[in-house]
This record gives sequence, structure tokens and C-alpha cells, in this order.
Amino acid sequence: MKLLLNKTSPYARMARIAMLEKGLQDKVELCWCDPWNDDPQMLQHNPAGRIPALVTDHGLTLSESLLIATYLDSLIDHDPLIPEDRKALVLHFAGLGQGLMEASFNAVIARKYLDEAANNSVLSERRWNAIDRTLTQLELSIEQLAATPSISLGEIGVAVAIDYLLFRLPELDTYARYPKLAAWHQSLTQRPSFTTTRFN
Ligand SMILES: N[C@@H](CCC(=O)N[C@@H](CS)C(=O)NCC(=O)O)C(=O)O
Repeated sequence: MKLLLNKTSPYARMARIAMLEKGLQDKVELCWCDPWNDDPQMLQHNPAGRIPALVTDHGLTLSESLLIATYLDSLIDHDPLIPEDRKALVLHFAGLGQGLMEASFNAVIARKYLDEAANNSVLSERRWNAIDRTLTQLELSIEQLAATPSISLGEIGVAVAIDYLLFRLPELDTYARYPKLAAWHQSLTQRPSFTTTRFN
């Protein structure tokens, strides 16, 4: 299999961490791309022009980070990232993580590509509010998030989204404002799947 990715995409990192947690690193070739410059390799595999994309051994391309992670999880039975007995809870947190990632990523991209007016628009305001509300909800439900005996897709998604906030939007002071989430995040991200895939 091939995973198309770069080093700053939170979505690509989530797929890569899922791959590592499932022990699939020897079966997946990492193909580094620049999604913002119409990388030909990426366009060949994903007409949407986005990473991550996973090309299966049968030559099919999977896009969308959550679908890629779900597929990788299904290839190996042990240590499921979406355990049957906690499926709804794990998907609940995976959704919160994805929403947080999207709001933060769109805020960062808007700053990079749009003008001042667009960055002070109603849409932009809605994104900042979504980030605040999601972090507040996660801070309040930290016991449920942290209660899982093995790492889940929900935890991966939330932890990567928080890492992305710390990396791209440090002025939001996420650790100081959400201390329980910070302690949980600090501990989870000691795992090799996180330390070897740091944003840079
Ligand atoms: N919903 C998608 C989002 C993927 C995405 O937005 N990827 C960005 C990089 S972080 C990208 O490739 N953007 C290039 C573009 O939109 O043209 C997922 O979960 O995989």
C-alpha cells in the first residue's frame, strides 16, 4: 500500500498514526506530496487533490482520513481502534476530533489564503466559536475519553487536533485554558506513534 501525505496535515497524521498503531508500517510506503501545488502523483491518485490518500494493494485509492483509518484498522484484528463494545463512544470522540481539526485547519488556511475581511467574517467567527465549544465539551468529558483501556480512533483524532492547535494556533493557549485535556494529551502523545510523526 501507499500513503500520500505531508508533514503538516493533521488529517494525514491521523491516518499515519492509525497505520503505526496497527503495526502496518512495513506494509505501507510513505509518499510525500505537496497538496497545495497540484502534485502530479497526488492528482493521479486523488482527483480531489487532497491528502491523505491511501492506495491499496489492489490499486484502489481511499481518501478521507477517517475512512483510511477505519480501513487500516479492519486489516488487523488485534487492538481494534474502533472496538465493538465501545463503538458509539469512540465514533463520538472521533467526530469531535474531526470537527475540531476542520475548524482549526480552515482558520489556518483562511489566514494564509484570504484577506483581512474574510478573516473577520461571520464564517470565521463561527469557526472560532466551534473550536471553543468543542474544547469545552472535551474538557468536561475527559473521564470518558481517557477511560478506554487501549488507544482508540477517538483518542487519536482528538489528540491530533489538539496537537495541531498547539502547532498552528499557539495564541489560543489551549493547554492553559483546558488543563484536564492538557494532562491527558501530554500523556497520550508520549506514544511512539505520536513522537515519530511530530508536525514540522
Ligand atoms: N476531510 C478530509 C480533509 C483533507 C484535507 O483537507 N487535506 C488538505 C491537507 S491538510 C489538503 O490536501 N488540501 C489541499 C486542497 O484542499 O487543495 C480528510 O479528512 O482527509
